[in-house]
Amino acid sequence: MAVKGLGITVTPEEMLSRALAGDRLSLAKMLSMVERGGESASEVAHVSYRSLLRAQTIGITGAPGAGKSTLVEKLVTVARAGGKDQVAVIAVDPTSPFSGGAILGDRIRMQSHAGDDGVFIRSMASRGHLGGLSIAVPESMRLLEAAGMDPVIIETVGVGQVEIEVASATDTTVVVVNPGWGDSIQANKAGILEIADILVVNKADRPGAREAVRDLEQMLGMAHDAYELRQGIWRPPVLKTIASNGEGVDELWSAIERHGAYLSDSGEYAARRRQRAERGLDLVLEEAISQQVDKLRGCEAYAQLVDAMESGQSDPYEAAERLIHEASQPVLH
Ligand SMILES: Nc1nc2c(ncn2[C@@H]2O[C@H](COP(=O)(O)OP(=O)(O)OP(=O)(O)O)[C@@H](O)[C@H]2O)c(=O)[nH]1
Ligand SMILES: [Mg+2]
Repeated sequence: MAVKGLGITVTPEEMLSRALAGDRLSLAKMLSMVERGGESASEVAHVSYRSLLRAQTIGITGAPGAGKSTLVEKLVTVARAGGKDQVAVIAVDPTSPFSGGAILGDRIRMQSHAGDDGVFIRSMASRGHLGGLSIAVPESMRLLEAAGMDPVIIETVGVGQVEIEVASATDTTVVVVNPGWGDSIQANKAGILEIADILVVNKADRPGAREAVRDLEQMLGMAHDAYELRQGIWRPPVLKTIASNGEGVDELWSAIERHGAYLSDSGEYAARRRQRAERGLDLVLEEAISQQVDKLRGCEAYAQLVDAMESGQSDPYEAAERLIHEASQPVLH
């Protein structure tokens, strides 16, 4: 299989080795193939899943406007200064109508890394993906790892189920909330505290930061007390940051690195990866099966069987069985 463009044919293997050598255009093209889904995504997966390169993947999630992009930008600076030479960021642009201007905002905020060869930033629209995001994001992360990026950071707005799922498909999940009555409670209700490995109260320059930290610790305490006697269990730390001036970001980066070390030492890294591999396979299976269903709906026998059901000669169980049976018969020419 090969990709054609400008009269030149490049195989996905070749594209990946170019990406590994630092060719950003090849990497960008491969990410577009992943986003397109179907055949072109499967060509990329064919090479990216055979790479044994691994990275720490970090999900940053939270309500619209919580300061995630500002925080990511500062985190990238700290990670780069700390010796990470290939950092990737995927910003999933929200479907939420409340944060419409996010694409432009992200681009502007990430400008400080524009001239840095060691930083790769990509926006991915969740609009129009119709759930395909749950497949496209993990496959993009896998590709970025295979291209030698580490860490791979992904920013999502934790509003919908898909976004939460995407955020939790990372090794380390950071949940960002703001001070003020109700924000942490909302996060709790939406189920995003459950996925947190690290909690951040950003905009700590505003009133109520200390109370927010206390509330979160209480909520976490209730969930984690049961496990506390067991050794080696990670208890999510609650940190304060002011992303706009960088306060607390060093501490956040240290906590992320500590969590990475915990995952490796405890064996949880491998366990989570395995779980994710299963999830990835399930999603592709579901997609393939739903395409099979569409095909069955389109065949001649389908309408006949519905007629038979209507005239009292069949039922949906028998009809489905017959359709599946007929579809599995080899066609004789
Ligand atoms: N006062 C204060 N403002 C902040 C802080 N961090 C971010 N902001 C501001 O909050 C606004 C939203 O920040 P973003 O980084 O775009 O937030 P976001 O969570 O990425 O937003 P969406 O991607 O649209 O959900 C911007 O105007 C930031 O300058 C902070 O620590 N304190
Ligand atoms: Mg943002």
